[in-house]
Amino acid sequence: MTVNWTEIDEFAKQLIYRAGETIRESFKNPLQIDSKSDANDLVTNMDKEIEKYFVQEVKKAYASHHIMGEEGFGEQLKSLDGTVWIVDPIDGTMNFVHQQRNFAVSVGIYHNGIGMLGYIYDVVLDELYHARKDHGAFLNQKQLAPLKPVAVKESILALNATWVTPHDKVPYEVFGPLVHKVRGTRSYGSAALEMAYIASGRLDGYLTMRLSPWDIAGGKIIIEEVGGVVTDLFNNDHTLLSKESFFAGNPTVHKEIFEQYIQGKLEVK
Ligand code: 2AM
Ligand code: CA
Repeated sequence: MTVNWTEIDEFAKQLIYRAGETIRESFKNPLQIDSKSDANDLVTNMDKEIEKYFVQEVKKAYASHHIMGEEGFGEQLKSLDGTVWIVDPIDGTMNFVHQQRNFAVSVGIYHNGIGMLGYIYDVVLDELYHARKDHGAFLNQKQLAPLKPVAVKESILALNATWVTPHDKVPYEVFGPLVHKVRGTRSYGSAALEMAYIASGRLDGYLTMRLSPWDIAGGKIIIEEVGGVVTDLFNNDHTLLSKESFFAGNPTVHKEIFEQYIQGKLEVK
């Protein structure tokens, strides 16, 4: 069976823009905020409403497609067989709650495990990063340029401050020297936006210990389309079926960091 990717692309964009409108509208009303695994793991009524919207609309339009999302309204999948939508209704919920900015809707559509369509929508700035495999990556209508070589000493790296302080899960000595080497570090608090910034050359790398499939799915496709590299911290491909470590970057930065700072030095407990 042939799949009409142009049609799916248009449909996905329509859903994402509508979700964005709903989220912007929601700023007028009080949010209902709950916590999940711990007190800082926030979820709001909007995370749930937007994910339900995606699940309902995708299933209505494409009954054979699978969909999984952070809030659990989709399916719990054990493989990426067939056409699979991986959705984070709001990536950066803490920013959404505290700042009303620096969050995004993130969607990746995979076909038998291959990333076909990726979207990251910065709802507040009305900036849609999107890519289709072998058809280029774009920020709204503007095509993103292929990433140019960058040296680690001239790079800006996204890294959470906790990874360079004493920590029970990561030998923080690994990241200390790296943080001193780079031109600067940033932490935006939305994995999807950090990936969008790598694709657009605003950041050169992003490392983190544990992301979920919906944090990664959309951004991976966009970054790869401009020649960036997306792996776990050990330079392996993601399965997109469980929580995994994450390391994305400009190809020269990714290679230099992996070979000089990580390989043989990092053990994540
Ligand atoms: P979220 O806002 O959709 O939960 C914060 O640094 C980034 O990591 C966000 O993209 C956030 O996504 C994600 N994140 C937060 N807690 C996480 C967890 N327990 N597992 C995986 N990803 C998480
Ligand atoms: Ca989320």
